[in-house]
Order: sequence, then structure tokens, then C-alpha cells
Amino acid sequence: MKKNRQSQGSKVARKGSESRSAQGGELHQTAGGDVPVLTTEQGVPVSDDQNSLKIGVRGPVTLEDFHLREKLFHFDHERIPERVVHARGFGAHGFFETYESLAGITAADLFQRRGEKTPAFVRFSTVAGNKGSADLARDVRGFAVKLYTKQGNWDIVGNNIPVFFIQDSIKFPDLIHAAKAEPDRDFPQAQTAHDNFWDFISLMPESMHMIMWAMSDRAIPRSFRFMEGFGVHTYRLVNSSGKSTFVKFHWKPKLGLQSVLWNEAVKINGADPDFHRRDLWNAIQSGNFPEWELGLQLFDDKFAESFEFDVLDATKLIPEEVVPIKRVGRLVLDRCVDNFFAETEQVAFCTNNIIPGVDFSNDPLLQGRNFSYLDTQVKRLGGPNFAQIPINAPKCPFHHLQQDGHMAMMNPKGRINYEPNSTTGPEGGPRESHEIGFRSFQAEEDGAKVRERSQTFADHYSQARQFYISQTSIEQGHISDALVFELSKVENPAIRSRLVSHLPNIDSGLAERVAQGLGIQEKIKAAKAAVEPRTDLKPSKALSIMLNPPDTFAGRKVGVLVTDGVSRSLLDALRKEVEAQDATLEIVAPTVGGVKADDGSHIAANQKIGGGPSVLYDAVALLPSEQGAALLTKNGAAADFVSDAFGHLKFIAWVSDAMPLFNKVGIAQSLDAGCVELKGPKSVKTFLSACRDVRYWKREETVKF
Ligand code: HDE
Repeated sequence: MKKNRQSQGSKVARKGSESRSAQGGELHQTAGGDVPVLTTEQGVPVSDDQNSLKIGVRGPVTLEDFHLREKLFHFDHERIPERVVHARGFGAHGFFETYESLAGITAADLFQRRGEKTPAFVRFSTVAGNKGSADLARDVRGFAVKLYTKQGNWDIVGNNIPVFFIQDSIKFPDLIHAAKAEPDRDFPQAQTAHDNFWDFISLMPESMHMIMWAMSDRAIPRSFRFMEGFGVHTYRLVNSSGKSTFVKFHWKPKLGLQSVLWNEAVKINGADPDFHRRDLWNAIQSGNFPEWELGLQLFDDKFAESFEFDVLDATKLIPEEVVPIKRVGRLVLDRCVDNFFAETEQVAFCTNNIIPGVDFSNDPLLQGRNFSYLDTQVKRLGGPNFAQIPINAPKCPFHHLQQDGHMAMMNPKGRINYEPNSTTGPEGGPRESHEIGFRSFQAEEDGAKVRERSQTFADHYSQARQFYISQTSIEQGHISDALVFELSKVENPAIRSRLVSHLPNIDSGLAERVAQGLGIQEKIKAAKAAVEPRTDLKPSKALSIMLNPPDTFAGRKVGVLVTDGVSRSLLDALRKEVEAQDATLEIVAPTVGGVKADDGSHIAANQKIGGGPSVLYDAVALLPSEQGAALLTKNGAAADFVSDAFGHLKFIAWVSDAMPLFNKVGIAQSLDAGCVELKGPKSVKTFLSACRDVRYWKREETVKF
């Protein structure tokens, strides 16, 4: 494991600030040693940054204080409009590495050579919440990738769910209005558990497939590092002879899939609202670079015509069992940003950013997005020159004749700013190239101009059912629990019933469970379906999280509850084994000052018990001494630590001295195979190998929130 690497980014930042002060002038470069002198934005050295300029020490402030005015003026304008959707996000730099040449399928340069590395920037996000909302909201996660290829920037602006709520972009503003805070009261924040959202959804049967995903554990991922990404729409890859192949993009996390439980999510939001961003930041800073493989589902027109659903319908997916995924490269995130605003906030993803060898399909949702993203960046970033901001600028050479506008920093030099022109040579400016320039795939289009939905988009329930029956019974239980939770927050009973009326078209057991959970007495009448739902679609294993266990404990975190008198040798053995698994260990102690171990040595703590609840860890170990455990039985946070770890189905390692803690929370008689007593190094190994399953699911039969 590569620990404590200095990020390349911070070096870049230092260089930047050096040159900034150096440009300010020769006279006042340093304030002693290497420290630069503070200047105004105009480069004027500042003598006093503590006091404004006044007439007499207790007198009025002067208007001529240009330093004060510059500071306040700039501060007043520090915010830009947050994104209308996906406002809360977190980004990192990395690269994409190609496994093999795909020249037969696409002319895109980044896919031509094995081992080719393309710089990348990725931003993960939630959809509904404002910029300051909590990370563990039940929500879709954005998974937006910018690839700085040699042919220009290519943005794959995807989500962690392979389908979407709606089929036509004309409904997007309605969907988002309904999902976000209600307009009169401006709440609830980052939640779909309210009347407007479910009112809209209950009237939009096309959203039912997405609803199954959004109510599943996919919408509460444990970490960005443990979730999949999907391009959602069907795109095209086009080779150098102009042949097109349809494609769906997938990102597969190397560390496997993992989600939290809903009760855990609720508590994480309180304990650490930055849980996901902190996780990514810490992983990258400690050299544990997260990785995803790019998977392609490739298919031709013939398949598209024969497939049971329309490949242009973004509410449908193509099961991996039907069109297998070809893994063609890996995406590695290895560098945190130097500055959140400059990079993560100002990055402008646009679905319309594609490169030669890639093209759009006619998915009406995608076509609408191609307008919206460019449009939204102008509003957010204040003008048409956002491509000049370093995070958005291509890393390959670029030459165009766009000019002027707000904040124009790269106006072309010379006299010629139009084309055609009669000046020859470089002075004449850039020219088009039929050979290497982007050329659209020559799709044949015809038909009347209509405002209509294709009949091939009409089946809204069959794939919702397929997703549902592909889940384990535990996962199905989580879907019905989530629906019951969300709909219980809906005040209008008619909305609840209307939503539930869609469920018999998906699964009658699901409908019954949700109706029962909501206390609906009357018999549920199934909503009328535009097309009779199919019951013959086979379950797809790839759709379940539990059926695709991580097979590794790497990247996970163990929280160890200790007190004075903790066994040093046991703790050392545990730490060694955790690190051998490429996981991390944190010490949780009565005070952040740490504890004194049984051999007299000092053990530093990472967290005070109340600040490090067990919801922040994937597994826990309870290593108090006898005396320490007695003290902890009087500590409410310690009791929560233990009972939550048990309730959240975590693997728990314990020493016999910890028994009073189990007694205190009433689980001493319920200890199961997920609770491993540590008696020496061998049992430490047993515990860590059990942890690979991440949760002891069997316990859920007995503990339920
Ligand atoms: Fe977006 N979406 N979207 N979206 N979306 C935005 O663009 C939009 C859709 C997605 O980290 C906005 O820069 C429309 C699907 C991500 O910066 C905006 C429609 C998918 C991000 C916008 C959709 C996405 C956005 C707001 C329906 C998954 C965050 C700020 C036609 C495939 C990117 C911005 C980042 C952001 C419009 C539907 C993913 C307003 C009109 C489907 C990951 O332009």
C-alpha cells in the first residue's frame, strides 16, 4: 500500500502561488524569509490587513480605503449559482488506461493503443440536495467523467443507476421541481419523502423501474468507491470506415459494491454529513487510489430491432446476461483537487462534449440533455468562456475563432478572426479538416414532425419487475421498507394509494407488504397498464448488490473501541491483519487523547467515542479492559456504538472483558457467528476473513429497524 504520498497537486499549487507573487513586482517580493508580501489584486503591497482606514481611531471609515473595498467587493461575489441539480458533489483527478485497441469499433484515439493513458477528472454527486446537504441522502448519485483526450474533451455524464425516471427531457423540470424542496416552505431538503415527489411519480408510470432502483440500497452507497456508474443512454461508437455500433457505458468498481442500511444512513448524516467526500479524500491522500473498469455493452441495429424494449428508452436497460460487458480499460483516481471551487465547482460537464469515434443516439432524453448542459454552464459560470477555465480546457492543442465575452483570457492573436479568409499559412488561422475532424454518423432519418411518444416506450412495469425479482429477499425487504418509509411521510392518503396501485403490476407480494406497512385497509386495485406487464423476463444476477459480494475487505475501515488497559499485543495483531487486507483501522477511545495499554504504552486515538460512532465503520472490535468496560457501561455513546454495530449487522470482534457492554445493551444472549471472540492471532484472522462478507446478513431476521 502506498501511504502518505504527497499529492502532486499540492506541488502545483505552491508553484502557482510563487509565480503569482513573483509577477507582482521585484520590489516587495518577501516579507522575510520565503514569505511573500500580501498585496491587493493590483499588486500593491499591503501595510495593514487588520484595520480599515479611519478618521481618528474611533472615527468613521473612509471611502478611499481601496484595500477594504476590494476585499469586501470580492467577498460579496464569491458565490456562483449552485447547480440546479447535482449541486452537492466531490471531484478528483486521475487517468483512464486503455486495455486493448478497439480500432475495429471506434476511431476514438484514446481506444487505439493498449496502455494509452488519458487524463481524467471525475465528479460524484447527489441529485436533489443543495450544495451543503448531507452525503447519505437516499438519492441517485451522479458519476460524471471528463476525459481529456488528444482529440478534445469527452464527457460521460452518468449516474450510479442505469435507468432514469423519465423518457423525454420535456418532463425533467417537472421531475426536479417535484423532487426538490416544496416551493412555499423550502423543505424537505435532499429528500424525496414528501407529497410533491410522490404525487408526480404516482402519475408517471414510466418512472416505476427507476423507483425500484431508487428505493433499493443502490441509493445509499457506502462510498463512491464502492458503486457502479452507468452512461444510461445508448450511444454510438463509430469506426474509421464510418460503421456504427451501439454502446452502453458501465463503470465497475474494483473494490466491489457496498451500500449502507437506511437506519445507518440516517445516523451517518448526523455523525458525518461529509462521509462520502471524506472517504474519497482520505483514500486518495493515503495512496489507496480507487479504480473502476470501463465496460461496454456493444450491439448492432439487428439486436436493437430484436430486443424486447426500445434501446432509445432511458427507462430500460439491457441485462448483462443478454449483452455481456466487455471491459476495455481502467479509471484510476489518484489526485485530490488543489482547490474545491476552481476544480470541482467550476468543472462544466456537457453531454454534448464528444469526440470523433463517438456519437449520440436518438434517445429523446439525451437529445434534451445536449441542449441543457451547455446552457446551464453559461448561467453558472457567468459567460460563454468557461472552456478557458483550466479544469474545463482541453489538454490537447485547440484553435478556434471564438472571441470576446465575459472574462475572455485567450483571444486569438493577429488580424484574422474569420474563415474563409485569403491569408495563407498560419496567419490565416485554423482550417477545417475533413480527414480528422468530427463527422456525425450518417443515420438515415425520416418521419412526420410529431409530438408523440413511441409505442415502443409503453411498457413501464416489466423491467421494474425484472429488477425486483433479481434481488435477494433481504434486498426486496429493503425496497418495501424504503417505500413504506417514504410514503409514510406523504400527508395526502390519495397519493399513497395511487402510488401503491402501481405495485401489483410489478409484484403482488411487494404491493401487499407496502400496503400493509402503510396501514391501507382497502383492497389495492392495480393501475391500468398501457401494455400488459410481462412476467417472463428472467432475473439478472448483475442487478443485485448482495449477489455480487465484494470478495475483499480492502478499502474498508474497522473501528476499535479501547480503554486504558487494552491488550497491546492483541491490538497490534489486529492492526497488522487489517492492514494486510489493505483496510484501515481507527482507534475510538473515551478521550481523543488516547489510552494507556496494558504494557504501559500510549495509544493515540482517532476519535472520541461520541465522535466516532460505529456507523462510520464497516466492522468493529471491542477491546476494553475489565475496568474500562465497567466505566463504558455508564457511557451512552459506548452503548450506541455496540448496539448500532449489532443492529447494523456488522461483524464484531470482542474480548471477554467486553461482555458487560453486551449485557448493558441486552444482546449478550444473542451473540451470533458474526460476533467473533478474539483469543489470539488466529481468531484475529478468522474475524478478518469473516469481514469480507461486510455484513452478517443472517442477523437481519432477528434485528430490524
Ligand atoms: Fe443531468 N443535469 N439532466 N442527468 N446531470 C445536470 O448540468 C439534465 C440526467 C447528471 O457533476 C445539470 O452542469 C436534463 C440523466 C450528472 O457537474 C443540468 C436531463 C443523467 C450531473 C442537467 C438530465 C444525468 C448532471 C445541472 C433530462 C444520467 C452533474 C448542472 C433530459 C445519465 C454533473 C449541470 C456534474 C447535471 C440537465 C437527466 C446526470 C441542468 C435536462 C439521465 C451526473 O444541465
